[in-house]
Amino acid sequence: MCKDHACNFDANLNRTLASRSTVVRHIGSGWSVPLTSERALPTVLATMMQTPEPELGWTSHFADVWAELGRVGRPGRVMRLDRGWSTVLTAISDEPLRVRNIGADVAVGDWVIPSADGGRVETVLERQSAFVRRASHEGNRAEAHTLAANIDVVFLVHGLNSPPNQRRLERELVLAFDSGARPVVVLSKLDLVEDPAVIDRSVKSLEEVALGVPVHAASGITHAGLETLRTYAAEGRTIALLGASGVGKSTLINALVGNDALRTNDVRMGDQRGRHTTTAAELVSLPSGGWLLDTPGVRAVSLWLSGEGIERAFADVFELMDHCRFRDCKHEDEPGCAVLAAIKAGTLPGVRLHSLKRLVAEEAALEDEQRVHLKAGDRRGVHRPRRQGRFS
Ligand SMILES: Nc1nc2c(ncn2[C@@H]2O[C@H](COP(=O)(O)OP(=O)(O)OP(=O)(O)O)[C@@H](O)[C@H]2O)c(=O)[nH]1
Ligand SMILES: [Mg+2]
Ligand SMILES: [Zn+2]
Repeated sequence: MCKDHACNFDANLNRTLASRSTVVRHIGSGWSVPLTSERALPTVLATMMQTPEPELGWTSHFADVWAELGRVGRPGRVMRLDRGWSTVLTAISDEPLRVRNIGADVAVGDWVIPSADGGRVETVLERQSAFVRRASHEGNRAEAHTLAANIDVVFLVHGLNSPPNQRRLERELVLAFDSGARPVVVLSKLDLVEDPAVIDRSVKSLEEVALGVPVHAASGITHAGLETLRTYAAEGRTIALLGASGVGKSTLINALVGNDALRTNDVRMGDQRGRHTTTAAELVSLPSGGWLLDTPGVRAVSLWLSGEGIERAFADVFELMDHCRFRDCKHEDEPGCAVLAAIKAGTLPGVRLHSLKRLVAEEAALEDEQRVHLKAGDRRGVHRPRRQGRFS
């Protein structure tokens, strides 16, 4: 409610709700509320309160975080990042702002509050989810790189024109489960494979490691399979697409959105490999509602910790481990080891245990490095005590 007695904003709004097509402006106290016939009542009310729209991905989580901050400033969503600048959208019908990220750890998808002068990002609202990997593969200092923030669903994109890569998918699944978003596997370039048996083999191969995670095949060129992918994008939901360069993430997004908003590598190369065409992560709106987040292809997927990612991505092995005779079984040669028994019986591929051990070792090494960061106080997220007794 507007507290200005001379104001007829509420009356105007009521009239607008009745006619659902008028543009209302209350200039006196800074209201600027464009209303279109498509806008639903919650959106109208949200705009009245200077609260971001649910269609932009604003949820009760951010409302609570912002309330704790005293509802200062005007939150906006980071649509794109370019060399230290954020493109921030505060309302779907507004022009985006360009704001500097000086000293702020910002990722695309973040909700941020720009400073009063609009010059820089002042606050990054606590994330609901974040897809984080280790920034550099070789460097000996552990640094986090947040590929995408506040995502609801993550499409892990693999090309059907290459042999299925279970090991890469396992890593991506660990990060996806850790992120808090729901993983979905997308096998792209369906049009390039004619033999249904080949498609079936690839789907089955990835399903073997993607326990309970849906696997869909699609083509950004023929648009086959796109309807299924669209079902994941309900109003205001954000879907991030992740995968190696050249697997067709931008092509899929363009096909889903229905235009060529994103640059793709459309020069057909002999080996079909990408050349890092997308250089900045970017949120693109879906006409039917929801957001797609394009990301530059990543060559290697290095872990960053960690919640329950490993346990969830390897739930099959962890379930077996609960049945080992010894609680501190290392699953090497102990009697009564349920994991080794399953491998022997052919119900668990031996390579699953091998992958798990490798990832746990990588995680343990990272935990040591990160302890330094924790002390420096610059690490977000929850630290998990190292697993005891389950591995050497
Ligand atoms: N035949 C076929 N080609 C595709 C398909 N999707 C993408 N391509 C081609 O694959 C190449 C790379 O596609 P992009 O969409 O740019 O790949 P990307 O994953 O966005 O790559 P980066 O931005 O480098 O990470 C281009 O030549 C596309 O035309 C598809 O479904 N079928
Ligand atoms: Mg791309
Ligand atoms: Zn065991």
